[in-house]
Amino acid sequence: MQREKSESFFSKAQQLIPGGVNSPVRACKSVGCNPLFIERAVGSKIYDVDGNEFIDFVCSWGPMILGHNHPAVVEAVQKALANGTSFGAPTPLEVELAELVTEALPAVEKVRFVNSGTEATMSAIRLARGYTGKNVVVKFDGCYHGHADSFLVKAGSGLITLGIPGTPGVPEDIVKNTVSIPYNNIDILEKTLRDDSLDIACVIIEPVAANMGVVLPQPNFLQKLRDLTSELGILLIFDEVITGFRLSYGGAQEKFNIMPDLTCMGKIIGGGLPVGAYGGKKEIMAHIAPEGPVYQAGTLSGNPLAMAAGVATLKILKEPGFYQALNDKAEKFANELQQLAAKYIPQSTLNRAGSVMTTFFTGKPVTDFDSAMKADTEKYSFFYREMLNQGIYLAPSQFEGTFISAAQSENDLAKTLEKTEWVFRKMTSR
Ligand code: KE4
Repeated sequence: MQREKSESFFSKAQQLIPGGVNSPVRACKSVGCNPLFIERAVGSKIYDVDGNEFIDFVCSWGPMILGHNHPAVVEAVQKALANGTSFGAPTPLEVELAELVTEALPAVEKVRFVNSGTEATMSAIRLARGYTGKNVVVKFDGCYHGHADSFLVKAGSGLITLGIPGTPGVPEDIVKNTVSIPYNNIDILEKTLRDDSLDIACVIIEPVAANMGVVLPQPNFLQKLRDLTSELGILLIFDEVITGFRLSYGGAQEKFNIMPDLTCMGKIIGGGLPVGAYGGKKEIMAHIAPEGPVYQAGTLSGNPLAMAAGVATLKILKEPGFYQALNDKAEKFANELQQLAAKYIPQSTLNRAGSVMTTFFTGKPVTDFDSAMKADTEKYSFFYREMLNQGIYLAPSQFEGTFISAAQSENDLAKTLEKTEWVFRKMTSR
């Protein structure tokens, strides 16, 4: 595979940008190769600067559920662009997206748009602290909520990938207000929430974890979490940056019928442009400035181009049958992938939630951070590189998701399975 242009861009980028990338996990450090520089993408395909074509399962880490450059999204952004790019003032488009989001998510009565998932979660915990007057945030080992200080405690995504459980630069008195406990462990959850020495403002959770690889909530874990937080006056925050508009049009809160107090969103609601959002009950959101005293702001919040992309995307997702078709396609692919894995790589397990999944190279079930960490990352690294050589673009980390998009054709998926079988066979003869 030709990589000369990517290599030359990467060496120049490393002189100018830390690690040569604008987000650590993109550096492909954990999978033993250098990143490809992308020139363009359309539908299910992504093309690097050397002209190599790949079937894309990263989907920009989730946003591209429709595939790349969907005509309706492109048209909507071009139409908005003709009117200008940023005004720093309200526009009709943000009202339209707010209407779509609050109609879709049963627990979201009011919503505030920001520019990233990190801004959404950072703002949501500030609101929870301001609303409750308490300070402690409870999160779960291996969950990732963006890179705000309070979340960089036993966090997932790039921190697991790079083996940096915490990070310098986060003051001790921030860390002491974050308690991280194991996902799916009801006993520790109850003990922690009932600990009177902790003045807990909120619990934040990925209702389906996807940053230690995909890890599903065990039956009644989320219900127990909701019951305990309601009983104890602790706000429950669902971080639906990945699950929102991914698992269903109403996200995980609709799928599991569990209503959080606040919901964080990102990725899909921007249709590929920078958007995050947080929302919830009117009574809680009323505490956000200028309605209330909890401050949060942003120059580009509600950017019209991003709003246009989000509106165009959600209008397509809202169409009857969209999720049924996507999830059926994902289930069929996952079943066939599991059959191949059982045949060639018995020490593997596949976790899937709708159209996002992870194949872990471990023979044990993966139900939390500790069991995810038992996966053979060297095996994943070999698998990643070989699949890339076969034209399949996967997440450069064992601890991320594989995303199915509406644009991937039956032929794309059949080809991917054929390539996977070839690579699995190669792995057995290593
Ligand atoms: P951003 O600030 O990256 O837009 O969103 C942070 C975030 C918050 N919550 C969840 C559940 C998330 O998954 C994320 C970001 N996801 C990672 C990949 N799993 C972003 C990829 C990257 O960091 O480059």
